[in-house]
Amino acid sequence: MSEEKNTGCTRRDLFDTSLKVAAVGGLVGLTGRWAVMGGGSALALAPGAAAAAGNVEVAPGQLDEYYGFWSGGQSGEVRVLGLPSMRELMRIPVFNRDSATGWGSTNESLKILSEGLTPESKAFLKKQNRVTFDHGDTHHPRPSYTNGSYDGRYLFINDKSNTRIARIRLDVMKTDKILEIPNAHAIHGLRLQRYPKTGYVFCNSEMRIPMPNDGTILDDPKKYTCVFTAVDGDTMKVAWQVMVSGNLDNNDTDYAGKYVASTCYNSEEGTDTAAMTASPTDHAVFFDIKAIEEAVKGGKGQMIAGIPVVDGRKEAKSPFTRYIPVANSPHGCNASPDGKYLMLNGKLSPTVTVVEWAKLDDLFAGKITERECIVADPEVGLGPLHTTFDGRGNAYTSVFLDSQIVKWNIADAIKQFKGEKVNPIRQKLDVHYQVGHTNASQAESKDADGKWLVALCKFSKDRFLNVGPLKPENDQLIDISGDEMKLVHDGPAFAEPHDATIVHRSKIKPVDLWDRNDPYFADLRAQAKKDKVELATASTIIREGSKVRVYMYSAAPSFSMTEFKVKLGDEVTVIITNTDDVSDLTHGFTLVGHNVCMEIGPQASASITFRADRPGVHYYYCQWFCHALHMEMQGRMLVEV
Ligand code: RUQ
Ligand code: CUA
Repeated sequence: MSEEKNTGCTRRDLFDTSLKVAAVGGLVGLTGRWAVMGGGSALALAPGAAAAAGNVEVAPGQLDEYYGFWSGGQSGEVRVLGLPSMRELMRIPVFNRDSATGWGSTNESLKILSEGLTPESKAFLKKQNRVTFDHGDTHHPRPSYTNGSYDGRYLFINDKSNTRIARIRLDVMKTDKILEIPNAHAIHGLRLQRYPKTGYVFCNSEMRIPMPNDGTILDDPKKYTCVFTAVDGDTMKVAWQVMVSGNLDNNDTDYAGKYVASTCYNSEEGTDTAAMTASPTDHAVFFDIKAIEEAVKGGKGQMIAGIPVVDGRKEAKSPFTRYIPVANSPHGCNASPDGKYLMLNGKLSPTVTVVEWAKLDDLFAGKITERECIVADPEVGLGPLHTTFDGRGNAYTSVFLDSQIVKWNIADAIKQFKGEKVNPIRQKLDVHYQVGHTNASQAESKDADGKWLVALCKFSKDRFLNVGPLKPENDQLIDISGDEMKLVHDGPAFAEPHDATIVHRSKIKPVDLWDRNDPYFADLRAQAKKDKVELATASTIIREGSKVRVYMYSAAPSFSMTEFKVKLGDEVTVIITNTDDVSDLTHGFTLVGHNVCMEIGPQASASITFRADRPGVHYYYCQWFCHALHMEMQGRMLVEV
């Protein structure tokens, strides 16, 4: 069944008169069926209906109760999962290139990928004939907060490999800003200000380098430094930096907007493993946000690469930092959702060191010692890496060497530390295998609800069919709603997801259609205005010397131009606006043999630029299934010699 037969007119007629009405009319059958498959609003569940904890099965047509935001690890992307089904819902390209959406090829994505780089990186990349990096190594996906609760605005994530952070807009689930952090080397730990809102994005530089790193200092590690960076999450500009002692690992913030802390390894400041682990103790560094802000405001920061930097190193004995000693090489850094405690996970020590935030005022005022801020130190097992919470006073620590999730009671651990004879350990559950991060539902916000926990295992070994020497990781789902933890699901993942954050679906409100005034394609609106072209109705070519702009729109199942002609060697920019305003109706533009491909979402505009260096006839087609006549959605580019 085609539109032509249906309406008794040709496709050309459709274009000229009533294409939109006819096309949408022809789609009713499809969208109706898709709506049933995808779960329209009529199928939405009463909160919690599908997911009474314990029941992981989310039947066809039912919706999950939680969004899971998964780091894509070395793939450089972010993934969105539904929980408890653990179904993968979406992949959001961030630092990587993406064949499906054209991320890393379209003009809009290339601008985001390149504009936030440092001048040094831009100059370096130019010499490599590139405008941005092609890789990313993401670890820590963090949804934004207002008053300690998730607010559904943004998700931030780090790129360890090229020292960047990214911001994803959760309304459209697309990356909208990427920033390289100057003076830093490999951003690892990443956390957000919780109160009053995000606010600051705190970024840990993991490696110590000379500052400036311009070749004047080389093999003199004593002169290397690590910096802690605060980025303004609204403007995505660096606010300030603090020099610290040791390598920064993970970090977390309080619920009062006063302090932020980082675990540090290598207080020895060595450059190889033996030197880095020589001392039996390392430290966690605590930052006083207000003291730093005041110093920066008062012009006390040293300007390095255009950023105010204050000295918070141990020997500087500054008002900005305090160093609390913990056992060798602490790793995870996790604030409890009641706002009271910070857990520093031992890694090389079998313990979790618990610091009480409330003691920090006295510590910074010099009234108590560093050690007096520690209120518990429970022994959980070999290789504690990260801790999460159920909101009922229990903590869950991932223990790497023992391959276990260990549940322990915080109040009992504090009693034990005071000398009372109590055992804080509630249960040890085997996971498969070598668990890294663990995170429970809503646990990084004050709304921790203790239903589900994920154990992100680094090795899957025998848990799945063998797929060769490179195995998937195993993200396990554990029901923590009752007194006992129960392992309920194995989830293979590639590549290493490091960390995930689980957010109740009521907190996230994505849209179905793009807004025609979205800042995402503001540049295209501006260019169209200059060219005196209306994006949504244009079928026109603007030529400026050898630069050609091809404006067209798409409406299922056609492009508004089924052919266009350019000259060999022209620089061609194709600008397409998807005029369909139907949910789930994405079009694409793929040009055969030109390395050109992009996604155009409903009501969006998108553009891509290439050189017409191949003479002859080249077809373009829509690569996103959109209509019964999707295959026919194509056109020809004629390149004349
Ligand atoms: S780290 S396995 Cu990159 Cu979050 Cu701990
Ligand atoms: Cu448009 Cu497929």
